[in-house]
Amino acid sequence: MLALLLIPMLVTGALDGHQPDYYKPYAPISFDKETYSWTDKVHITIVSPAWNSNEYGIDTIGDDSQFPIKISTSSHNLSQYKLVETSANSGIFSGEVTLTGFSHDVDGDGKTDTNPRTGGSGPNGGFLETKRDDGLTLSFEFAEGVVLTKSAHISWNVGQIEFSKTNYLTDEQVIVKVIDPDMNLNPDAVDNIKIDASSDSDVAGVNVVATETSDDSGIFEATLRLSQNEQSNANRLHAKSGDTIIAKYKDMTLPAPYSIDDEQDISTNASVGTFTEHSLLIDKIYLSDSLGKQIQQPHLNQKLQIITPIQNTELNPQNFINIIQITSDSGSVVSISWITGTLDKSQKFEISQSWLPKQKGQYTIEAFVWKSFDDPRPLSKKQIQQIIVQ
Ligand SMILES: [Ca+2]
Ligand SMILES: [Ca+2]
Ligand SMILES: [Ca+2]
Ligand SMILES: [Ca+2]
Repeated sequence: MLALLLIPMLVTGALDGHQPDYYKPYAPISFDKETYSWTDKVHITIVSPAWNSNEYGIDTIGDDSQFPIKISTSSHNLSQYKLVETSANSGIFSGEVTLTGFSHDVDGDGKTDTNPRTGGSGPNGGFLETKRDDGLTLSFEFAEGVVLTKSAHISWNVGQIEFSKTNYLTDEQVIVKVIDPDMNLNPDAVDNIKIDASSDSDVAGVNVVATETSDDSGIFEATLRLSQNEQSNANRLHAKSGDTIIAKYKDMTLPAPYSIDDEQDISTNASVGTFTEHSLLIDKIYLSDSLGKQIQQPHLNQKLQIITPIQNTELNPQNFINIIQITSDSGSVVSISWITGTLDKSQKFEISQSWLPKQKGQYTIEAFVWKSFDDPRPLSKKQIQQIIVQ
């Protein structure tokens, strides 16, 4: 950063009449990525204060037969590509070139999905064909006989697929995400890909469209709704409690050592309706007085605290609601109360809820920890405690 800030001043200061300095060629070229996919848009920046000939006007570089910029892949190139100064006196020149790949069928329908072409003069709107494993090189003839270059790799990527959660309730909304920059076929528009989703209860499943999250993200999302009772249809997937659901994306743009015609199913799964893991741990509940002293034999009209020791076993903070239900031995609920809170990762906490027993007898205290009233998913096994009030 220091070099970037200091050297331009030295170069411009040393130059008379804003001619390029043959002996101190200073024009760092940068691309916005080190590795591009075959249909990426390449953003180019060249810092070249020596070429800021007019400090009151926008200068250009590259569109000059004597001092050209050439942008090339192994088989195609753009010559005399123009870059334009970002503001009148910045000495920074920028432009864009869109890679256009080669003819290839990316979804197995037998039709090519790309439009390979090379052309354009800059600063934007240039197109450049590329192979799967290729290099991108920009050369700039900074001064006579002084050529500066910068290169980047071009390759395909193995796609990734993930569910938004590892476990879903039946009837819950499911989001499937695919990351595959190779399927951002048009960096100026939202692209789509197809995903197969199935469950144990419907192994044929559904084929859904995943839409790119923005014009140039290479990240695709599809939303599904699970249904226990209804058949699969469009974005609805029939799945029952206990099922595993699977989402699958066929990647037909695989990097070496795969061949160009290879394909690979990329899949992920999640479970439905069952909770094999609990994120909060409840310890045995107990009674105390208001000072925290444990009470073994509670009495009628004694103000009791019901203590629920809980611990977050997750590495993320966890919102919860703790519900205490007290039932008499005749089966009627005599008290129900709740407290909401958040536990930091691994945090332990004792939740205290008060109760004043108004009749002698045997009671059952149950402690539940849910995610929330709106999302009544158990975060822990419930704790049950029998007590006798004398
Ligand atoms: Ca200028
Ligand atoms: Ca196709
Ligand atoms: Ca796109
Ligand atoms: Ca790919």
